[in-house]
Amino acid sequence: MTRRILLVNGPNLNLLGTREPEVYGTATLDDVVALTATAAAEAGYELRAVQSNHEGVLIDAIHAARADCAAIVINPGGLTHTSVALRDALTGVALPFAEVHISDVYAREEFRHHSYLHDVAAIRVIGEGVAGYADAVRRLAALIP
Ligand code: CA2
Repeated sequence: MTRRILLVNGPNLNLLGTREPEVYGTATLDDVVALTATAAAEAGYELRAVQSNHEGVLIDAIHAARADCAAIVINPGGLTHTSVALRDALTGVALPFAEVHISDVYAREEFRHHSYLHDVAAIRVIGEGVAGYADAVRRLAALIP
């Protein structure tokens, strides 16, 4: 089994640390990648990280992971609540994945309560701030060989 995990961050997560600190905290996307890479290394995995504001770029990265990744950690951003295509990509590659949300989506607007990934994610980490990415890596690593 490949000792690599793919980290996917969706639309607008490049803005982390620049706005809405009361919702998303003060860590930047670079901080998120670094803390997730550290958690992956501690579990014996390399990390590949991608962030895009374009759904097709995310889908291509998920497809590519089939060749050389053991699992995926994904915060799909707003696509969580809208994208059948992202769900199909994740189920299509058949890699175990963790769905991460920095904020507690269930304490926010009703439209954030539905996730197209909720029933196919191996793990869901919601409302733990950016520490949730590290938690997701640790819990995924415990599931995979
Ligand atoms: O809580 C999360 O991690 C979300 O996946 C973040 C998404 C939101 O649409 C989901 O409902 C919950 C939004 C990401 C936008 O991130 C920003 C960060 C800083 C400033 C503005 C946006």
